[in-house]
Amino acid sequence: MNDAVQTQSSNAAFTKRVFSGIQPSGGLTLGNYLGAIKRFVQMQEEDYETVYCMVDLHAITVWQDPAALRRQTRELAAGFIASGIDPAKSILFNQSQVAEHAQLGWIFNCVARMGWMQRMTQWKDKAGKNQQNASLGLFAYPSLMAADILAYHATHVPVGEDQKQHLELTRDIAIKFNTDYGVDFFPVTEPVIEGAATRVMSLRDGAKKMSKSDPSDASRINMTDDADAIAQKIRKAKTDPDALPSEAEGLDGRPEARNLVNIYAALADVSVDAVLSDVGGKPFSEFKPMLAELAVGKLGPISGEMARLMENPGEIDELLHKGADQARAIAAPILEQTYDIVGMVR
Ligand code: AQP
Repeated sequence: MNDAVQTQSSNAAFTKRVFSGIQPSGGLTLGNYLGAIKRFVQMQEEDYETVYCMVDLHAITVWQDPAALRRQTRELAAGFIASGIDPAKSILFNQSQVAEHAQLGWIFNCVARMGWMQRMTQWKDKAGKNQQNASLGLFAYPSLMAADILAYHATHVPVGEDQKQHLELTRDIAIKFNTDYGVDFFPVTEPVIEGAATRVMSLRDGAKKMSKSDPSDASRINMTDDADAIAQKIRKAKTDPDALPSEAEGLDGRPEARNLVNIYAALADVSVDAVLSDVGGKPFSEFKPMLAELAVGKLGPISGEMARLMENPGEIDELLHKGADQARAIAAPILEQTYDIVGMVR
């Protein structure tokens, strides 16, 4: 067995398949929407099979109140559908309903090395100073994430910038497994990190990413926020005293200004240069109401549809069960082959 990653397999033999997931660890944020879901919706119209997941096993790597977890999982499913994920085109399901994720995750716990996990910045950030008190699940998070992806032999994974390091580790696990067992079984997955807002920052601190679990609600726009809340959060968003520049270089050293312009560009589906050629020279007192109006116009219909879907949780559950059956049909044979390669008697 090799301790180092050695060779790289080619993906040509694999079906073009997308996998990505979101944790039901809180309400969906504008960061999740712009960094991930918007791209998920586009990819279901492209030349891929698409598999999307509520990763509840990941969510419990930090404490989740059971009733809140149940509600957040259904709300996340509603968010996917309201944003345009079509269960007729994509497989949409809940991770814990497909046991193959945890089963393959165990195999990968035995492939991944402690040192690889220790280098993960999410582990360092979330475990904080008291690593001894963090859950073992939080430490092993990237190995389960690799299992999520590789249980489907996914070739492409759309994510925000923050997940790049975990995807590199998924590639390392696939390569090490293939090398150790002398097979070309797992694809070496390509990250898809695209768009004007692959890293949406907190509205209160341009150095921190917008996050569901930030203690300050003012730091994020939730997909369920109403028009008043969105307008108020944007009005109070931290900025600097200068007017907006006319060119992108003028955003250097101005993280809060850059963040708001990136959000505007991503919501409007235009480039940052196009936004700045319109708003360059304007003070934030003029730009913020424009951004608020755009955000309310884009997010309002999504939150309205989420609320409508949440009135029928039974329908959401039924849909997720169907999605889980479809997911299992792909993952179960891949797990069986993995067990066979590893030498398990079945
Ligand atoms: N601020 C962000 N900007 C761009 N993309 C983002 N994503 C998350 N935050 C931003 C992308 O959303 C997808 C789902 O993320 P996740 O729920 O699995 O976990 P996360 O990245 O840890 O997101 P949060 O909101 O910060 O959750 P908590 O607070 O629970 O840790 C991923 O593709 C991610 O890149």
